[in-house]
Amino acid sequence: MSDADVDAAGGSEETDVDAVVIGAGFSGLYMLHKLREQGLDVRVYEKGDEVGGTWYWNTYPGARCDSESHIYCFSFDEGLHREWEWSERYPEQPEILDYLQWVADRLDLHRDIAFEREVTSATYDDETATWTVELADGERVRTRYFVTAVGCLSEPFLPDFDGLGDFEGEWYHTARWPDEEIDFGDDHVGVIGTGSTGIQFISEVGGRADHLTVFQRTPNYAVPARNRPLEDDEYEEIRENYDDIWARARDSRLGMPFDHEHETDYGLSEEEIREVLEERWQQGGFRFLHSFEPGSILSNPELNDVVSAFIREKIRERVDDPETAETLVPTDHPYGAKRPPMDYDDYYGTYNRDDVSLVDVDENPIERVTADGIRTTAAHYDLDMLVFATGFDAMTGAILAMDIEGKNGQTLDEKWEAGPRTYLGLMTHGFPNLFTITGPQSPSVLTNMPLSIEQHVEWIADCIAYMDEHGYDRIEATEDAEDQWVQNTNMLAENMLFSEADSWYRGANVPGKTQVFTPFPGGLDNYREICARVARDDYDGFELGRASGTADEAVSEPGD
Ligand code: FAD
Ligand code: NA7
Repeated sequence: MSDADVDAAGGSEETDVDAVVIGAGFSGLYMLHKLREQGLDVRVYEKGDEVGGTWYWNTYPGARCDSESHIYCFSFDEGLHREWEWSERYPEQPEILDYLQWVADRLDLHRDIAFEREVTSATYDDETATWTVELADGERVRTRYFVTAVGCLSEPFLPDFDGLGDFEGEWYHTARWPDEEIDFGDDHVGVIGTGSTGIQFISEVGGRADHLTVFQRTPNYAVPARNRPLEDDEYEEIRENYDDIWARARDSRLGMPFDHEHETDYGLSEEEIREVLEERWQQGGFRFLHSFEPGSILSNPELNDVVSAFIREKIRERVDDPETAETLVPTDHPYGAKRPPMDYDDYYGTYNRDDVSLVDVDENPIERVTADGIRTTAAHYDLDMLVFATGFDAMTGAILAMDIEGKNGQTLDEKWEAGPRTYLGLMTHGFPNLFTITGPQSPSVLTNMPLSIEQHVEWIADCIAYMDEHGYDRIEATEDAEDQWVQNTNMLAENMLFSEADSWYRGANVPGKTQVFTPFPGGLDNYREICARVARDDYDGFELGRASGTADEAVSEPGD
């Protein structure tokens, strides 16, 4: 669509493009495709030099996705399923990156993506209901719709350790891993962090480095993934049943098509619960979390106690040295209150090796990095290389890294000072025409994300089509709807076990960040229904209208 026919998109003022999308991961790629199909002129800006998002940046050894490959992909185009074939039950980073590049080629997306272009700020003008987006190189672009597809886990978090600048060896953050092959051979490597990433890295690099020292602050509950190649006949069966697989995944709490034998543990003895758990332990991966309806494991403390104790026993069985085993056993939080990691390659067994050692930095915190290693309050560890598997400024980091200014000069930073506030995780009051894909207070990281992403993209595209059809050029979440949604999300989280862990779900990993539970924990199935009802009710909870500078600036409370 050109400037001349901007009005067809409901706009009354000339813009450079109809929509700016930031990010070229799963979210940005599908958003571009969808809006382009609707005839909009779309431009995507991406910091990296290729598509892929998470899978472009996280190239550390052992990087892999915990969602099973056949559901960690797009479901919107049957043709994509027919032609792509995953090689393993869980896809490795290079394979996912290949997949996303292949999708981008097939849908001819590259031509509308500007690479190595970082968006630094965006300012809304209510007179015209347009956004001016500014890039690091100073270029400005005016757009009607502004969509952030910047990722929930894309802004790396590096703790502010004293002395890092003095370190004379190499150091890396797992989410900014270099392109060249790293040879760990003769090195004494120190890795900080034992979340999902650290666990993958440690399992992969343990035994490859001369010595690997793991600095662990909080032990975690790693469940065996039971990865294996996908056989041809198995893949054929998946293909034949894809419609059913997707339908069941969409209609589930976590966006995964797995059955659970029991809704809750009601009426089962502890022994019977453990039998179910053992069976699921053998199946591995997120199927273990589906031993019972996942919501019940995450909200029923008695059931969770049995599940957590079950995993603790498994850890003790696997680690030879009892003292090391106790350091690896989590007791400070219930299973699932932090993002459950997977064990791909005998993570716990890695600690039985002579060339791998564990340091408890909860008991003896890291004091500083020195020229040749790490000093804790108890000892100095000589190291040639440091690896920070210290996670992300999750959920809000990448959005707030940009200076976003909405109505009346209010910035998003100011608005979210006490924690993010959104309606449906899709929009925030005071910032019309700004859509966030997998934004705070949407199911996002509590689900198999491609499905949550598809739902958001389709909802946003439908909303824009509705606006065009009705001649609106401005949409804004109402304050009331937003207040209720935030309250609803908080209430659901309070009734679950999430508050019992210092997790990145709550912003607890970043010093000084406001701690508030951020994803919507009510389930993808329920969330989808709510969003569909909102759209059916003419975007209930949103105000739609014309730009304030337009003569006929009638604002409709949807449902009027
Ligand atoms: P991203 O893939 O994060 O893409 C966002 C893009 O925006 C990035 O390329 C970034 O460079 C770009 N960007 C950000 N800010 C700017 C800016 N200001 N200007 C220009 N460009 C910008 N999800 C699951 O469902 N299952 C899993 O098992 C799973 N495993 C994961 C493992 C790892 C190691 C990580 C880090 C994440 C994992 N995730 C998993 C979550 C994963 O992030 C999502 O599944 C999905 O890839 C998100 O896609 P996205 O497009 O929304 O965001
Ligand atoms: P996580 O889950 O945030 O893990 C980060 C790890 O780093 C975790 O063990 C932290 O300990 C540790 N950490 C962070 N800061 C410090 C300091 N200052 N000292 C010592 N240890 C520290 O990030 P991941 O990358 O593993 O996983 C994030 C998501 O990416 C995951 O869900 C997957 O989807 C992929 P803590 O637990 O905070 O005590």
